[in-house]
Amino acid sequence: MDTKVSFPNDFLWGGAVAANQCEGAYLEDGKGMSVQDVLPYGVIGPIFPGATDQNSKNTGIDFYHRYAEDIRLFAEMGFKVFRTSIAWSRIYPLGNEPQPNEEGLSFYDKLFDECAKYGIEPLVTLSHYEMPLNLAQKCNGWLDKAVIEHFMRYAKTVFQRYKGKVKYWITFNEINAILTFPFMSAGILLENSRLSSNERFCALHNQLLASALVTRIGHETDPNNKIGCMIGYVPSYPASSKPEDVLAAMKAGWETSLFLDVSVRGRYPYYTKRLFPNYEEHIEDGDRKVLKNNTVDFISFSYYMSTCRSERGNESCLTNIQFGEKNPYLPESQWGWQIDPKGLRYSLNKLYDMYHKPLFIVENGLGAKDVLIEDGRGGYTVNDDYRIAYLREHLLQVGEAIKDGVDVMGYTAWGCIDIVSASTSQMSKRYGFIYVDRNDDGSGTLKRYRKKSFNWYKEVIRTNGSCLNET
Ligand code: BGP
Repeated sequence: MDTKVSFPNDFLWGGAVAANQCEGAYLEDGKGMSVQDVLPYGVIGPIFPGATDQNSKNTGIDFYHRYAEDIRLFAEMGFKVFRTSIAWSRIYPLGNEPQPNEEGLSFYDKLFDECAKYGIEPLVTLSHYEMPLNLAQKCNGWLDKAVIEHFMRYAKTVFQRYKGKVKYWITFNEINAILTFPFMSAGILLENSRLSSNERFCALHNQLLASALVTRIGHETDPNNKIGCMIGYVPSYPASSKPEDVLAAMKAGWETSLFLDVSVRGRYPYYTKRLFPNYEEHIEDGDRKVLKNNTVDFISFSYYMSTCRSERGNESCLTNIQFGEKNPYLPESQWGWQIDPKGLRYSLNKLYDMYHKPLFIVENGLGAKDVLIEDGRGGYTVNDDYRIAYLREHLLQVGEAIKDGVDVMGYTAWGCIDIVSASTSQMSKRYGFIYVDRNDDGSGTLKRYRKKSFNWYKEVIRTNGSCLNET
């Protein structure tokens, strides 16, 4: 039997970043403060009322000024698609202005024009853990229905401005993260533990409604637009074959599929009442019709790892987006994230079986402590064989899922260039094919260096994945 994997000819190979984790220029050209600018130590750190100069996102990797060089490097690898986000607070600094900030709009015009120079399709996230801080402070983020209007105005502005330059759009990054990180994901200033079930549902419903409403705007603005939802996907395995553990894993899965059911099927699933007993109180007349009539064109998701669940409710293992417990059969990264390539094949099959929508893996990668060394030719590089191994194993499983019959649109490796970590705000947690000389303490030249994985990924794209079959 043929053991080789192959990818569709139009498979969208590329890489992904997020505005708040790479651009820097956090107050330049009229940009307002965003919720990211008061998270100097990442989502797992404390919230600071004012930006602190320790916030590595103030400068990021200075992508705001160096994007042309970086896009050229992505083109050298042969990228077909480049995922990034638009910083909402560059376009509407306070979130509630009647008119947009022209300097913010003009930056993204130049960025997308640079992509077009190399035939690279932008894949743009409207809100990647970034909303104007003013909306968090004045409205408590997505708890207030008024934010829907502000988000619709922002979306309409960018859909119209970049019509013909951008056709692949994502509404919210990991929209299910509201259940774990309500401030970073939804601008809610209440501690997660103090949020009531009603408040949590109210906020997620407002966000899902906004996602559907901007999906409609996107389709009306340009029928060529392909608009996707995006979730952080961490499959939950039962910690044992004990039925109680199997049920625990099933219920954990509900917390993700709830968001997918609304975005893809246009309605809340049958088990919503189990999760949010009074949820129907928050659904106003007309909401159900909006959800039903404005579903997405594709499902995108991040995949880094799987987790285990048991009746013990052990929450010892924080993944990128939810809690669970360690799987004794899996190795882990230097940051304790378990490594499960076969879990990606499992996830692709599960999602395709449930929703039968094209799937786009928009985040996958290995955060690691890379060491810059001389390359013997007067330059510098990183021998990141560990990253090549991680990505190869995961891509082989994508190939297996495609052989299973799953419709996979593309793959954008996370952090295709070293950027600031979302969970810890570290630069030392590096994901890139390109090393950026910047350290956790803010020192460094910001110079870029190709790692060993740079040429490896270039060959993967050149051969449309067939080189993955070589041992
Ligand atoms: C995902 C986020 C990304 C990215 C990634 C890696 O959940 O969508 O923004 O940060 O996690 O996480 P980290 O940067 O914390 O290593």
